[in-house]
Amino acid sequence: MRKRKFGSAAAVAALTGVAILGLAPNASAETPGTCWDNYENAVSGYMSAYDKINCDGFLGMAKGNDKNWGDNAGSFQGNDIFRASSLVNKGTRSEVKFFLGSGANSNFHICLTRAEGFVRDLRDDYWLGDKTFGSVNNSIGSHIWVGRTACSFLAV
Ligand SMILES: [Ca+2]
Ligand SMILES: [Ca+2]
Repeated sequence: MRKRKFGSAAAVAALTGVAILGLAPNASAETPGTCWDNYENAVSGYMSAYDKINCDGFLGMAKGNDKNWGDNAGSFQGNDIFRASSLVNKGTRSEVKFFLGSGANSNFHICLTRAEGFVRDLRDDYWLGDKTFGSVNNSIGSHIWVGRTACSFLAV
């Protein structure tokens, strides 16, 4: 019994036939226990990362790449590294590829597509989709934007 962790904004919009923004009764208020409000309020074109599950504890947001979440430059800095526990992708064109550690060149990666929209709990997502390689939770150290077919392993 594996619970689906990613909300699919596209699927919900298709099912309901209404605009995604129309689904939020109170989009300006913080809603505990969900990533929906964070997704609704996210700036289009950006990905966001959060320290806690359910998109609580905002770490930062990025329109471009940041190959080191622990340095003193870019969208993610210092203590942002190895802390992300949930993610939002509201990019306008592609998916985000996250890596174990800094450098954005590790084999150990996982991707979040724009269609999925967000992942509310990284604790049961694993590098390369394999438990052997450990949980993605609290181990992301870099990210880059990639095209639709660039990822072998999608967070599901
Ligand atoms: Ca965390
Ligand atoms: Ca950085």
